[in-house]
Amino acid sequence: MEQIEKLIQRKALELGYEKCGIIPVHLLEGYKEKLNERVQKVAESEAFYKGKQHLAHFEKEFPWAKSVVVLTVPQTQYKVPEAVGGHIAKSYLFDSRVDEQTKEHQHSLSLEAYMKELGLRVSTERKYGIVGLRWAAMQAGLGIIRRNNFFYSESGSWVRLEAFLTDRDMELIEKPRFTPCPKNCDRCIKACPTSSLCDAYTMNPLRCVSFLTTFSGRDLPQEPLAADFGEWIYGCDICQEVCPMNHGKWTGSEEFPGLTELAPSLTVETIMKMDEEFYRQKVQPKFFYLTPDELWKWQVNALNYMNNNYQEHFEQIILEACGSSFEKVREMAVAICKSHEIHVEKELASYE
Ligand code: B12
Ligand code: SF4
Ligand code: SF4
Repeated sequence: MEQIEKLIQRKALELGYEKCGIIPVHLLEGYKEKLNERVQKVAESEAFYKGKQHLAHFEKEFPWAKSVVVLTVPQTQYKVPEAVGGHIAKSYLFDSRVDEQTKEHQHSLSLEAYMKELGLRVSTERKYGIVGLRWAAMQAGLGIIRRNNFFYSESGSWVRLEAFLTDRDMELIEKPRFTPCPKNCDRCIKACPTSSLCDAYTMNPLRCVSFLTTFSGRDLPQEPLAADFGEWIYGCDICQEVCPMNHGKWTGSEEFPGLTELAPSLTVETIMKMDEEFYRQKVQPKFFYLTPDELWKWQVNALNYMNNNYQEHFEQIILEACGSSFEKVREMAVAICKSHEIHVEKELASYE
């Protein structure tokens, strides 16, 4: 009879996971330390990381947990549609965490069912992870964490991580064989547009474009960092794109279900024209960090792009946005009119 660890790994690889390892829960102790270190180094992140303490103290909710099955899900095989490349982060374009139509989501359900069939008690959290995933994957020897904080496998950093807690003492750890970052490399730190990535293995989540264009971003018109978002509308991939360890990793030969059809609706121009019904039906379920009532945030992000990458043909769209029913969209549009000297009197008069 094959060892249970090997059975789980074999099933995971058959399903299409790239890698699978298993660690005893005590190997997650180091994550607690890293989380505390982060708060000490970046004091203003304390409140943010308070909300992540459950990842370090999972035993409170899952006192029965003895081991963690950790997996990597590659994304490099998917084609990035031209309309959204460089504007919407790859991890969100190819997100399978809540999308039941994707094969990756189905594989996750199948693996959970399989482990239960083997007699294990298991638990997972598909949206935000059940433990500190990068740390768990590194402890399982599946890859390496680099100075940009990203976990890298053979696919570079373009892998999503997943984990299941189980009630069985198990261990399946690979011998890591990844070369470290080149000695003096700091390309990722230099390239971060908002200095969120401020040192090796150190970032300030509150300054990260990914945070400010998704969960946060409640007041982008007043956000000084918004001018540094460049061409990003939702998420940011810069600290991964510039990394030499990611060169040549993206093969991009397969279509991601539904993305080719959806991509033309996600340009800055089409976001500004989007109606709420379409947003709720087609966009929000995929990009779930923004709620069904937050089409306005997408529009503020799109206007911010227009501000940062101003072209004359945006003028009409910006003027129309001055009369939007969303307060923050109007505020952003009016501010852009002022900074680009677009004559806005008529539109202003309609709601001032
Ligand atoms: C909170 C969170 C965020 C927050 C805060 C990010 C952060 N880094 O803390 C925000 C909203 C900003 C965010 C954004 C993004 N996220 Co996020 N996020 C998470 C989440 C839920 C927890 C992260 C966490 O543990 N933070 C705590 C700090 C302390 O950890 P850390 O910054 O990752 O740092 C680690 C290393 O630096 C290491 N470390 C520290 N010192 C040292 C020293 C040495 C020598 C070594 C080797 C290691 C090391 O320890 C830390 C703990 O693992 C995880 C899912 C999960 N449950 O783990 C996803 C996760 C980290 N995010 C992910 C992704 C893809 C993103 C985005 C790229 C999305 C996008 N494209 O816009 C951005 C990138 C931001 C960034 N540069 O990290 C992936 C990363 C995959 C990978 N290959 O690494 C994860 C794992 C989700 C997943 N299911 O795959 N995220
Ligand atoms: S995702 Fe973008 S903003 Fe966030 S740390 Fe990386 S480069 Fe900086
Ligand atoms: S850019 Fe350089 S320092 Fe940053 S993660 Fe990549 S190899 Fe390491």
